[in-house]
Amino acid sequence: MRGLYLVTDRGLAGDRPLEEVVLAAVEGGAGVVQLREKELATRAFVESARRLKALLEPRGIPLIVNDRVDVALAAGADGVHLGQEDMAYPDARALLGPDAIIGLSVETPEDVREAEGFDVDYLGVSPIFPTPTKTDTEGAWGLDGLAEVRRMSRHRLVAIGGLNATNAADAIRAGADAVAVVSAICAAADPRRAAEELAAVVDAALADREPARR
Ligand code: TZP
Ligand code: MG
Repeated sequence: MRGLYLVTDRGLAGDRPLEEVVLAAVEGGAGVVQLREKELATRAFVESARRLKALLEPRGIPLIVNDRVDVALAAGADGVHLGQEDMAYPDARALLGPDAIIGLSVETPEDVREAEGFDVDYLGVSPIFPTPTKTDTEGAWGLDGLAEVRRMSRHRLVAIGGLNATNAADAIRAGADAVAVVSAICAAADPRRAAEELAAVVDAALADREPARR
């Protein structure tokens, strides 16, 4: 889990089909896609996940389903992203198997400590900054909090919340391995360009942090 991570928002995509926005983002450089649906009925959620899986698989881009292990299984997604109120990590792993990508949101230092005992594929450090896209959060980590999580955890870190091309490099410098965005791509007039710009910033910051050895 490294680079630019797209989290979808159908509402922010507006009149554009979600698949169109996702495809543009991937062409622009998003390396992983999370389907996040807070309002769709289960059947429509599975159908949407299947459509995205068909779009992403030939391009080698993993599809992660937000919250729902059952939807991930039904659609043959590559993994699931769990919040602290979703199915517990050990149960999700037992159902999805060893190869599934499982991410877990951490909102407090206690969540980070507990996750050290789980073989999650990454932690979603949530939120870095307050964001209108998700308001049911308690406080925000800030960049200092993200750096603290980096010191506390052995896991890969995906930073999310209020990130865009102006601050994505700061998140990488503070210890994130990937930057996840919703509105910076889904609400952009040109999602492909927005993703290109973000991916360039993120990749440059990662390259600076870990210069290639000669
Ligand atoms: N989880 C933590 S913050 C957030 C989610 C899904 C929303 C991030 O949205 P944006 O628009 O990238 O700030
Ligand atoms: Mg969730």
